[in-house]
Amino acid sequence: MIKDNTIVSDMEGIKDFKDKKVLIVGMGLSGVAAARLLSDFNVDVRITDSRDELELVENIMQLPDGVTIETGGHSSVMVDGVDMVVVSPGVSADNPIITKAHEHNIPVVSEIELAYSFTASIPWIAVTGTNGKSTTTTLIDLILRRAGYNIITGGNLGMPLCGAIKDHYSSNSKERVDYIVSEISSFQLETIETFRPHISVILNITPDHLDRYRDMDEYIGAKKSIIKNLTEEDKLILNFEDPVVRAFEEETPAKIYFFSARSFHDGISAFLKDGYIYINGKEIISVNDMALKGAHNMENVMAATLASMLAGAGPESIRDVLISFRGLEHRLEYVDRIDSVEFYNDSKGTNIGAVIKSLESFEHSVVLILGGKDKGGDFKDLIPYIKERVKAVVAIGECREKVVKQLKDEVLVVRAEDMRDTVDKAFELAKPSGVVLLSPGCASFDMFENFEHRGRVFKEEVYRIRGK
Ligand code: UMA
Repeated sequence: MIKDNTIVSDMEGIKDFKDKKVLIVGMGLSGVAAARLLSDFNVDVRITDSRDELELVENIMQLPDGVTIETGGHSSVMVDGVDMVVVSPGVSADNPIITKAHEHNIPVVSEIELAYSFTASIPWIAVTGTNGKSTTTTLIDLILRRAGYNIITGGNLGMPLCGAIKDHYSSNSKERVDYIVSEISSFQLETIETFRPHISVILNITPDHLDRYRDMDEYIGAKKSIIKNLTEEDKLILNFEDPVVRAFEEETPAKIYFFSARSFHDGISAFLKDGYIYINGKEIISVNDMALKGAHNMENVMAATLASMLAGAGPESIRDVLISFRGLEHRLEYVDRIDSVEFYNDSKGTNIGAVIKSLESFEHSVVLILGGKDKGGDFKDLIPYIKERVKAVVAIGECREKVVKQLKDEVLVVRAEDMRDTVDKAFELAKPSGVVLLSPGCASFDMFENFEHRGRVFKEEVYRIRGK
């Protein structure tokens, strides 16, 4: 083992896995990454997935030799004799195989908990919330790297932490790891045990995933798990303007740091005033100097700046990053301007709160593309914003009729079939000038592989019109 401050010497959890049997449920990104990490330490790994073998060919190819594989369903014998179950985020708690594990008192943990159990001696920075997680996590990553820290970044933004950790030690890096920066979803938080980030950020909590959770309370409960192991040595960054998030102050011994886009009184560490962002009373940057636009992004910037400063970054690194960072693909991404119509791709806007945040960035004349796979959201919550800013809605996907039913009395709603039809109709409705905004408020899986695929197809259709 390499000595001192290397990831391998930090992997305290290794000893706990010696000669153990672990079942992984789900063979997506998280499951494959967990299997690869555990196999490196001679753990007896078995993995099960509900999809058929044919659909999983590429995933199976990434699994190390010696892993026992089950496809086409989860048979209960897979749990027999295992010491632990690692559950993928997409597998819900009421899955019979998870129930059986609980009945036999077998610990069920998320891939995040597994990654943490290997690396608990490295300080973790964890970002959660309904919207803005990926932008905030990416900003913290960029600022800390700019400030010279050696970090590992991953989680819900697409790179499982088990994979990021394995990549790091596989590269034989002997460099000290200063922080692990992570984006954490409510699904991942459902099954944490010891996970205790040194710095946590909770951006906002608005309705989402109501197809998985019974109600908002259950969803809030999952998100709140991020604070369950915090002590007075830990730091918790909260959005002062979100009443659900603000109330967490009362429920943890961690040191609280508030950020706010509206208030600026004592007790708020980061705020926005007269177009400038202030941290601890000091002016950091003018909003006009930042490449990132949109009211909601100012909250993400303040949260990321606070977290980075608490981790030790100075104002220069923060300014450097904020001046150049233009935002992530599929998050209110500017695509093109054709005649006087601008196109924006916000395919990651998969819940109603995200659509509201995106609409707040435009004053009027928006043609809004809504619909997809229903996540239980209520489109009526959009009505006040639609009345102010939207001139037409184009409805698509599995919950197209729900969009039509809920909004037709408030705004012109036009039905579309596929993305080509959608973009053609939206362009015609937006003429002679305005904005076409894809911010569907729904998941993508009814018509696309994922939200990235949906966003790419949208952009291709915009470029097709441009090429005409
Ligand atoms: N599966 C089963 N049994 C089930 C359900 C699913 O075997 O009952 C299998 C599927 O057949 C599939 C695999 O599980 O083969 C998929 O696992 P998964 O859905 O957990 O997805 P991963 O590929 O592991 O990706 C997950 C996150 N997905 C979800 O939370 C649904 C990814 O977030 C994340 O990037 C990745 O881990 C790495 O951490 C995506 C997401 O949509 C982007 N997240 C939600 C969001 O942002 O709103 C929370």
